[in-house]
Amino acid sequence: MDVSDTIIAVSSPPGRSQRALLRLSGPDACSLLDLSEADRGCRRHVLDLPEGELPVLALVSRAPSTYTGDDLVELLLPGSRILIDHVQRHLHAEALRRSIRLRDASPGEFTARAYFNDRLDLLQAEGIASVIHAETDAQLSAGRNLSSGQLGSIATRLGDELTRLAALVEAGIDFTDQEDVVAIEPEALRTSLMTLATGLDQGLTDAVAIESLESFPIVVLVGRPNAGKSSLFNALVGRERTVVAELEGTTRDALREPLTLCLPDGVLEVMLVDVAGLGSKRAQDHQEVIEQAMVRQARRAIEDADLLVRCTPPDHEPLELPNHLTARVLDIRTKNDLCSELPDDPDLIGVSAPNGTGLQRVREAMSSALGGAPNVPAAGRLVLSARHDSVLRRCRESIGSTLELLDQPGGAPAELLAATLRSSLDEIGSLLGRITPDDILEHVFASFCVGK
Ligand SMILES: Nc1nc2c(ncn2[C@@H]2O[C@H](COP(=O)(O)OP(=O)(O)OP(=O)(O)O)[C@@H](O)[C@H]2O)c(=O)[nH]1
Ligand SMILES: [Mg+2]
Repeated sequence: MDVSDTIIAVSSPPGRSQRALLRLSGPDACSLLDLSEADRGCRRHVLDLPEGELPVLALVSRAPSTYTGDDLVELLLPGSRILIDHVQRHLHAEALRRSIRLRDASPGEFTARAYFNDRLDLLQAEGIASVIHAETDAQLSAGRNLSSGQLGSIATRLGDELTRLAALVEAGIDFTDQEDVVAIEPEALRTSLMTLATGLDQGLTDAVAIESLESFPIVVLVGRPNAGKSSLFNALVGRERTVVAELEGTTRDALREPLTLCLPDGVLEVMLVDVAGLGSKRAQDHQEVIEQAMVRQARRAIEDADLLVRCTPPDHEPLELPNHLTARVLDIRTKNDLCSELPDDPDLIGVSAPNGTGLQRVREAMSSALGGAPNVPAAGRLVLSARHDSVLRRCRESIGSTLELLDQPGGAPAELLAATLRSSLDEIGSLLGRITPDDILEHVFASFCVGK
C-alpha cells in the first residue's frame, strides 16, 4: 500500500441517491482542487467540469487532524451515477495534467492511512469495520466497544506490565555490575506473572466470540391446527402480533418476531416463528391450493429451525415430525388451563396463553435447549474476534512458559526468561498493530469497503 499517493473514492453506496460523497485524501488532495491553506471547514466549491460548472459542498480538513491523518477533502454532490463518473474522470485528467499521483483507493485504504499515520490502532480499525458490517444491535455494540478502545486499553495495560517485567529481567542481564540496578526477584516476577495469567484466563473465559453475534437462532412453534401456537407466540412476544381464532387454519404465512431471552450473564436473542398448523386431513388430501402453499411454507421454516417447540394441547397426540430434522425438539403442553388433572411428568412444561402460566418455564427451556450462552453480551462484556482470541491465547502461553522456567529447579537463566517475556510482548504488539506482519494488515483492511 503506497501511502504517498493521493487517493480518491466514492464513499456513499452505489446507485441513485439525493447526495453522494466523494473522498480525496493525501498530500495533493487540496492542491488538486485549488484549495489554499486558508480554505478549511465546510465551504462552497465549484468544479470546472468540461460539461459545465458544478457547485458542490466541500468539507476540507488539513493534516494531521483528519480521519486519515493526511489532508482530507469530502465533496458532497448530487447522487447521480453519471455525474459522479464525470467528476472522477475530470479529477483524474487534472491530476495527470498537473503530474499529481492520484489513484482510486482500495477497500479500507482511508482507514489504513489512519492506522499508518497513528490516528488509530489496529483494534480501533477493526472496530470501525465491525460497525460498518453490523446487522444487529449486538454486532454494533461490539464494534463500538472495539473502536472506543475497550480491548485496546486492556491490551495496553497488559503490554505495559509485561514491558516493566521484561525491562527488570533484562536489567539483571545488562547492568549487573551497576549497584543501583536491582534485577527482579524470581518470587516477585512469579507473583506478577501469575496475576497477569489469572486475569487473562478469566478474560478469555468470560469473553464472547464475535462470530456468535452473527445470526440469531431460529425457534419455530409447530403443531397441529388449533393447537394454540399463535396464542403462545403472542404471549411470548408480549403483544397481539398474529390472529388467533377457534377456526382451524387461522395462520397462513410464517410470521417472524425477535424474542429476547434473559440469561444470568447476558441476553439470548432468537427469531421466533409462528407457522400454519401441520398434519390436518384437508392439507394431506392436497385438496386446496392455499393449504398446500401454507404447508410448504411451514415445512421450509421447520427445515431452517434451530429449535422446534412442539405445541400439543391436552388429550391430543403430538404432531409427528420428519425423521431427518436435526433441530432439537421441545415439547410443550398448550392450553394447560383446560387440563383438569395434574400432569404425571414433572418435566412436562404446561402453558396457558390467556393467564400466562408456564411462560417463564418455556423461555428457560428454550434458552437451555439452545445451549444457554448469550448472543448479546452484557454491557461492558469483552467481545473477541478469532484473531484477538488466538493472539491473547498465545500471549498467555508465553507467560506460562516464563512461569515454567521460573519453576525449574535452580532457576532459569535470565536470558531465557527475557526471551519468553519478549514473545508475550510481541503478541500484545501484534494485537494493537505495533508489530504486525503485512498479511494480518492486508486481512484486516480487506474487510472494509472502498471509500472507508
Ligand atoms: N383455554 C385456552 N384456550 C387457548 C389457549 N391457547 C389458545 N387457545 C384457543 O385455541 C384456539 C386456537 O388458538 P390459536 O392460537 O389460533 O391456535 P393455532 O395453533 O395458532 O391455530 P392455527 O393457526 O389454526 O394452526 C383459539 O380459540 C384460542 O383462543 C390456552 O392456553 N387456553
Ligand atoms: Mg395460528
